[in-house]
Amino acid sequence: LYTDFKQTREEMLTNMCDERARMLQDQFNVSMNHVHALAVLVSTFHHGKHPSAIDQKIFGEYTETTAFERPLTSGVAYAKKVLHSDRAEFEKQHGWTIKKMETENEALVQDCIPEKLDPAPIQDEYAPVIFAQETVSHIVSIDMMSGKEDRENILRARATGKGVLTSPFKLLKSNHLGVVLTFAVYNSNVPADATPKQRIEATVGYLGASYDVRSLVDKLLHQLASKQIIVVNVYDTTNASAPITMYGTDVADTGLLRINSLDFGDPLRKHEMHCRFKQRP
Ligand code: WA2
Repeated sequence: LYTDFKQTREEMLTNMCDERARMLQDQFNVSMNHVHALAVLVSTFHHGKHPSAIDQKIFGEYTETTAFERPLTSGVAYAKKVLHSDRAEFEKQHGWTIKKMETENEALVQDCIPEKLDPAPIQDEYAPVIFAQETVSHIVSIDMMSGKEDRENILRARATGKGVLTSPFKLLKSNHLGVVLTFAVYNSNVPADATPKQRIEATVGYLGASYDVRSLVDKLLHQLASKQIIVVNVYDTTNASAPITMYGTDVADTGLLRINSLDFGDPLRKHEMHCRFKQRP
């Protein structure tokens, strides 16, 4: 009888964890597809049309009214590739200077008031945000190549042509751990078999979405019943010996543990969901 009980309990945990893992992965996948579609939209109507059919107002309205299509995202933005030789002209045209992402001064990072940020120091190239959904309007004018995680994403996205994910890091202003998804935007139709070098040269910008993992996963899991019964944690396990907690707090060992691997579409990153019962039987 005890063995039966143990088995039922184990199956319960497995089912609940599978359902949550599947939901999270599906929702992430849906939003990833829509972010990709936005990259195509910018390529077609901003870079492929003269004069451009997209400005901040249109981008802001379009992304706000289609936000429901991108579950789990807290906002999307478009950063333009600007070479140093074009910087002065670009800044004159936009009426602002390209800002450096402040990472030393914690208070400024948290506030994220672009007017208070320093101009970006001289670099070969920059990735200033020119369009943003209202929810992330605080990153407009900031050079996304001046932040470690954003920069790594940009370099990998444009060389591969795939959607790429950062490790979890503290997002600007929100103060929460999150991840950024980036797609490169190319000028002409890049052939599917283009070399990384061809891709880098054809790059005109970067479309990115930020995921405030804590609040968004919270919202998702709270829609489900039995949230009082189990504890859910999500980890970035890319470095197997040093997993990073993306969601949930450290929990007491209550015996049974169910682990589901999650596929967020970036083969370089590994993620896992861990589920436990809140109480021992
Ligand atoms: N978006 C929102 N908050 C952030 C952030 C970000 N990056 N980085 C740090 N906090 C425009 O990949 C290009 C968005 C970066 C895209």
